[in-house]
Amino acid sequence: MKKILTIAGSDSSGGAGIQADLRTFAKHNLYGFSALTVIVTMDPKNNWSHGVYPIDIATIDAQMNTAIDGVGVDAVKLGMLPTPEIIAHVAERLEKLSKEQPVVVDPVMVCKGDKPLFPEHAEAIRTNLVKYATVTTPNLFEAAQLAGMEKIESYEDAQAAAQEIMKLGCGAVAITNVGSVMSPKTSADLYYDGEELLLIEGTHIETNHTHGLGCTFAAHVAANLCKGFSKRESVVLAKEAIKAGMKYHFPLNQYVGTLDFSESFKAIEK
Ligand code: PXL
Repeated sequence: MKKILTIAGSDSSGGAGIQADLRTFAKHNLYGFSALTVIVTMDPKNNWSHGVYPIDIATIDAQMNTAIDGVGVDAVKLGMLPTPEIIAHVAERLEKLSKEQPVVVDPVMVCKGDKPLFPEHAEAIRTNLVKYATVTTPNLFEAAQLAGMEKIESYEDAQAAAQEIMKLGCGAVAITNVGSVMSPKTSADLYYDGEELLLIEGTHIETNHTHGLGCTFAAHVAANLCKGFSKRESVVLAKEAIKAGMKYHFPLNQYVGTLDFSESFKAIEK
C-alpha cells in the first residue's frame, strides 16, 4: 500500500484543503494521511468571510515526525502553509525527502480573491518551497507571484511565467486556468518541464462552483506521481479527472460550490 502525505490546511466547508486531498487519495486506493498546518473557517453570518487559524510550529513538527519518520511516505503534497515560519519548517523536511520521493507543491497564496494570505507569504513560497517540487501547480495569480510578474493576461505571459518558475528549481510547472486569458476562453492548463510545453485543453464552464478545484487538481497530480506515472502523464490525468468532475459541479450554499467528486473518479477508473 503506497502512502501519501498531505501537509495542508483544514477547510471547514469541506471542498478544499485536506478534505479534498484525502478524498482524492482514497479514490486512488492510496493510504492518505495528513499533517495539519492551519484551520480555515467561513462565516455564514458575514458573507462567507474567511478565518485563518495557523497551527503552532511544535504541533506541525510533531505531526511531520509521526508521519515522515514514524510511518514513512511514498509521496508528499503541500497545500496551504500560512506563515513564512511554517514554510521554513516544512522546507527543512523537504530538503531530504524531495531527493527520494515526489513532492507536489500547490503554492496556495489566496483563498478567495487576489490578496496573499500574509504579505511575506508569497516570497517565502517562491524562495523556500518551489525548488523542492517535482511538480508545482500555481493558478494564474500564484504563477505571476512566483514569476515576479504583475499579472498574467495572455498565453504569452503564461509561457513567460512558466519559464521563470522553472528557474526556481522545480521539476515541472502546471499553471492552471491559463485558458481563461485566451480567446476564445477555455479552461486549459499549461504544463512545462523545461523541455516540453503543453497546453492541456479543457472546456470553459461559466460557474462559480470552483471551490477546491486547485487543491483537488494538485492532489490528483500527487496521487498519480505516487502511483509511478511520469510528471506529464500525472498532470494530463489530473486534468481529465477535474474535467469529468466539473461536468457535474454543484452548490454547497449560496456562496460557493465545487466539483462532483464521484464523477471525477470515474475518469480515473477508466
Ligand atoms: O483553495 C485554497 C484553499 C486551500 N486550503 C484550505 C482552504 C482553501 C480555500 O478555502 O480553506 C485549507
